[in-house]
Amino acid sequence: MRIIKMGRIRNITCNNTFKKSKKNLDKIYIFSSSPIRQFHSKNQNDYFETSITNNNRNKLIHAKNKSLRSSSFCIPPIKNVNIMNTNNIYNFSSNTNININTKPSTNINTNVNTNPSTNTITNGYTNTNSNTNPNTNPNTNENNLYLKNYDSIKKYINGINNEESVIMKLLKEKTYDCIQKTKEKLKSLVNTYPNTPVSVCTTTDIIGGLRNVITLLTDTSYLEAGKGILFRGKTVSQVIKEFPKWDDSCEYPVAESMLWYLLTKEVPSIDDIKLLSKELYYRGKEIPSFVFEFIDNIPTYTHPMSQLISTVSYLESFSLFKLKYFEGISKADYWKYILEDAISLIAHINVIAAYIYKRTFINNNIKKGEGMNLDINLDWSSNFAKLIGYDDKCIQDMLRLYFLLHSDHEGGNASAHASHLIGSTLANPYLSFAGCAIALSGPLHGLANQECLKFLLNVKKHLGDSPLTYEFIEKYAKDFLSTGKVIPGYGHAVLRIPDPRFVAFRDFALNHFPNDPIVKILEMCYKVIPQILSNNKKIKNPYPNVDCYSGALLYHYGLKYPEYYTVMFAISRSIGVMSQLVLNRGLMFPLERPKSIDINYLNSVCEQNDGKSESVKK
Ligand code: NMX
Ligand code: MLT
Repeated sequence: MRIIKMGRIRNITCNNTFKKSKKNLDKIYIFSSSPIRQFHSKNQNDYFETSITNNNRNKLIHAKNKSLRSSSFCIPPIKNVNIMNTNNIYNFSSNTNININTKPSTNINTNVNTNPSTNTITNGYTNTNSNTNPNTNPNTNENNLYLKNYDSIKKYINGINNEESVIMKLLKEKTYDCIQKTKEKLKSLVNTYPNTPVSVCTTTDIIGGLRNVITLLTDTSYLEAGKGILFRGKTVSQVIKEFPKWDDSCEYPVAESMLWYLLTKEVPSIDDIKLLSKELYYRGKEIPSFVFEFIDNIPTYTHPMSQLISTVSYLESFSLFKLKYFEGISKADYWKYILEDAISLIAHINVIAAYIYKRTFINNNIKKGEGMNLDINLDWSSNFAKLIGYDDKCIQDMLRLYFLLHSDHEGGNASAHASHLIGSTLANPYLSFAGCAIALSGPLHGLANQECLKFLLNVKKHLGDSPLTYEFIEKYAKDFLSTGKVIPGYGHAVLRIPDPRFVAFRDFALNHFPNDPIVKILEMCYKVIPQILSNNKKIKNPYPNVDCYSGALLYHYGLKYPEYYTVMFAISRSIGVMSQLVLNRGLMFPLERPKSIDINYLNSVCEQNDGKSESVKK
């Protein structure tokens, strides 16, 4: 173990001066009993003073320069009146002309006109005082209110980048290694087999949703029809067994370890994961107040997924990748800034999601991020549990399992594919993730967990006080199918077995609360429904998928709002799709742009290629 004295910390924390090999990085510990005031903002100091004087021998967690770290606090909150207020709709496009400017330009009208009828829109601009001078051309950069306002938040965005923690540095190094190794393999494959066909696409595939047509390369995980998901080769059971646990009292591993593993291909040590959790903690706790105020203005009848998507889209203003891209960075460096955004997004999403939960289901009156206090001593999942009001160990473990297992399901599922496509245009990670969440919010995909719990609750309701029997479930399911609906939680586009994620959730439920009434219904459905679905020959997979059981776990612990469940799927999926995005940019995958054809062309290709399985027309 390498011991670094306090006097050398400055060197560790500074990007430019710290040049350690990755081997050494693994072994840097700090031993000291003196406070480290100069490195951290007030709360961070408190943490360090406590932990280090307690001689806990923590690794150096964060070494962000105080002034840069605190730059987020320089930005006064956006006034509610300027965001999504229907009375001020015309001011929306220029809402950042308010106090966000550290030095507001004098020609910007900060008084929001509450009467929209007096505002007119010219060339897409709100007609404010700034444009009333007839000699001013509103289309020049000088008068581009958006750009001026964007300039004013650059300081905040750059603050994210100026100092790098040891753990981020290590994560980048290991991710870089993984990218390089993958690049080498790809290079050799392309050199050796440049024109070898990999997949055939038939007419049925083209009009049938491209099932089984191989078009994407995703190294983070691979779905085998008869085996289930393999996270970089590891089955669900292996992940549960081999990934690090927060402490001895935990039944399941830390969910953040999946992020590390997908990015680096290495199972992390618990020490590194604790540092990563703290990185997430620091970023999560610095969500600026105007983000909460943005959420405060979303009507509470808005579906939680929609609230999440809007908020994540709004956060794109703070994308470091976007800023750097437009400043002009090398293509080879894209992935680093994507990784920075990815970590921020993952840190922010569980706070934002928890806030959405609280304001939508618990108390419509909470404002300004009230109650969103993260705990530095908790992992990402337990912090989420805390924010939504739970500190029970069982719930923390259930959430770890939940977030681990929903994280990644190769690249072809609708949400990952949407994110992949958007990312390939070099739109920033926040927007890629918003696209992922939009795809996830469809009932054939992630929203199936909401529908599945509703299905089970309806079974319970219709059952009333009657005894639960196989006959009852069978009749209920058949009646349900006869209305033309799909039974949520069953079937899969790729899998041909019960989803191993379903199996893991089922195990959890049977171990912890086998007598729960919803679990009893689920168990009976599991015996009856696959049989019923098998009778319909066109259904390729009659078995339960991930969404079948997940809601029952949440419901058991008091999360009784099915409309929220897909948000939790999205929280977890951020780990997988953000890892995919970082690696995609590291591998420099180009813009994705599949070819579409019209029906005449399809007809002519079919006539020409009929009977030929090789040398199909390109
Ligand atoms: N209940 C009734 N019908 C079904 C079901 C089901 N659970 N699953 C498939 N079918 C139907 C399907 O609608 C299709 O009918 P049609 O030809 O009339 O359009 C037919 O069976 C053939 O579908 P498959 O080829 O077996 O499945 P496909 O790959 O098209 O779709 C799903 C996969 C997952 C969309 C489909 O099984 C389904 O709708 N399941 C219910 C919804 C669900 O649980 N989705 C969550 C999937 C997991 N996730 O998180 O994303
Ligand atoms: C997923 O986890 O994304 C779903 O199982 C859907 C899929 O893989 O197509």
